[in-house]
Amino acid sequence: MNWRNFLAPYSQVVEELKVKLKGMRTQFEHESSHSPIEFVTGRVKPISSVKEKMKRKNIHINDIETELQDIAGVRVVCQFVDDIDGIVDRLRSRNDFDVIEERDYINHKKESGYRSYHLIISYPVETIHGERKVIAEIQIRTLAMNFWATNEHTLNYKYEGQIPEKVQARLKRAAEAAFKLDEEMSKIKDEIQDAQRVFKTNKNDHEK
Ligand code: 0O2
Repeated sequence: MNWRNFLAPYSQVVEELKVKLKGMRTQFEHESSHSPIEFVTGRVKPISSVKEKMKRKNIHINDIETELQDIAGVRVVCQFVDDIDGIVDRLRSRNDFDVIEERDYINHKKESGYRSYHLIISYPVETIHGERKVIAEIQIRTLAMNFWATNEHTLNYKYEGQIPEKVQARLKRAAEAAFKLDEEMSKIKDEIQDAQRVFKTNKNDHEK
């Protein structure tokens, strides 16, 4: 298996999706005072992680293109929980890719405490051999969900997937605290957005 050649279209997909999703963010910023998108990141799964996941999920090399759906991954991070639905709707209605699966880990959190909304998409990418449909994953989550997931991911790495029970219990409590924070922030969303509007107007006045 030539991994570099295999992963090349996935890198292209990640780069294209990052440009498009960052473009959405810029457009929101121009057209309204509040952008539901805080930031966008993306990565191609490292070869070592691809191999580890193939082993863990017992995926045959011939099936990785369909079975390993997060080789190309982009993440959209929002300020508020209610922003997520709007972003998901906009992504569903786009014509440049097809959503083939949705995983709602917000209303159905994972056992670990993980929350996020995942869209699995089929993205047409132009290669020198013609068009190819590549599967990619878009994760949409709040800043609080992202904070939790990033820390949990680091601990998983540290403990090689075997986080001690005591730490797991703390993580579950932290996940609930993060969710509570999202709920509380939602309640004062209008006030926060008013303040952001004033801040933006003042900033624009200064720049004139
Ligand atoms: P990385 O390093 O981000 O690439 P599974 O891997 O079995 O949990 P599955 O069926 O492949 O899940 O797909 P799913 O549920 O859409 O999850 C894929 C990705 O979602 C993961 O990729 C993580 O990025 C994220 N994710 C899912 N569950 C958790 C969790 O409990 N904690 C954290 N921090 N992230 C999670 P990878 O390959 O695990 O990791």
